[in-house]
Amino acid sequence: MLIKKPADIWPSEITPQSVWEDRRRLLKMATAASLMWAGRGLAGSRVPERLPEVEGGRKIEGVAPGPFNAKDPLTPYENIVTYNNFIELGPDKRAPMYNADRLKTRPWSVKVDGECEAPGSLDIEDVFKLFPPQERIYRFRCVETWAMVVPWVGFPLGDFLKRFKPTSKAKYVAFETLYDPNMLPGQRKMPYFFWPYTEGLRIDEAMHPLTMLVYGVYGRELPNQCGAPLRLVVPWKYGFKSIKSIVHIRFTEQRPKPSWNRLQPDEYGFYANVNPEVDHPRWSQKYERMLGSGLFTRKRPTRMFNGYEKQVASLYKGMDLRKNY
Ligand SMILES: Nc1nc2c(c(=O)[nH]1)N[C@H]1C(S)=C(S)[C@@H](COP(=O)(O)O)O[C@H]1N2
Ligand SMILES: [Mo]
Repeated sequence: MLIKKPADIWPSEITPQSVWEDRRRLLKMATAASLMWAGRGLAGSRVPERLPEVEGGRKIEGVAPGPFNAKDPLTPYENIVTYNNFIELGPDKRAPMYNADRLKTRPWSVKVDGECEAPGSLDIEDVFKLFPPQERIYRFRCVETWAMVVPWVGFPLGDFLKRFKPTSKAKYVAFETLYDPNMLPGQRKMPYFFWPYTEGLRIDEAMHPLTMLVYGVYGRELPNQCGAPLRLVVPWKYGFKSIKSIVHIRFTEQRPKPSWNRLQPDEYGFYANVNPEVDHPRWSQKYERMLGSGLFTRKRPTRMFNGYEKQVASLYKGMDLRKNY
């Protein structure tokens, strides 16, 4: 198999050649997955009546190559869209794909308020029109140790935030996922979680040029299991910070209380910067498993700040990264 380097596969090439065009391969993958999970009786691990949503949405026009591209080989599309964490859509890695069609992503708007001069609400289609799409190849590292390399399509979060004119009191930014237990059944099945899923960043982290709002992958609009229609991607932090299906963004003076951090602060820190030296209480973070084709993964050393040390280390100068996990 020919593995091309990211630099050789700028959008024009990624788009026509990528695997999402190969419906048969996706079908096989979905069938294998449904056999694996059938009979487990878990919410959402049912065998789907029809093809799970794996093909993604519309092709995104006018995608320009963006900065900060990782040199690592890309993770195949089918891994990115069939192995997910999205607890609102089910408790295991396959359930989000099977339940994806419950979530309706139109109409959709994103409300922005709090410590800013120009609060407001934007329809998702206007978001797409206002912020030109860039493709950026980022490493992505889940706190559970699996990792991938993803060609996201989106734009810098900072460009979006500036439009709402944050005041000097805006020290943090809080993000919320849609709350709708009919479309997101996990919100009913897990009453102990702090719904809606909430995350937060310090304002300088939010304004950092690496931080993205994402609405596509491999040149197409995100399939729902990946957080459609709009999600956060913060590549130097553990994946749980990269909140999906955002409806509300708020500038705050006080540090927001992210759902995972409230539930288990020793396991899910507010900062949650990827760090091979700080173990999760239940496992080591020294190594990571790169998702590959099918069930196979490759083990490799975890990198400080997930490989983005040069870009972000200065944000944490003077902070003890062990204590401020
Ligand atoms: N709303 C919401 N956002 C979420 C999650 C979730 O369960 N709900 N899971 C998080 C976790 S733990 C990870 S690792 C990433 C996974 O993104 P992916 O499924 O696109 O790989 O989404 C994050 N964002
Ligand atoms: Mo995660």
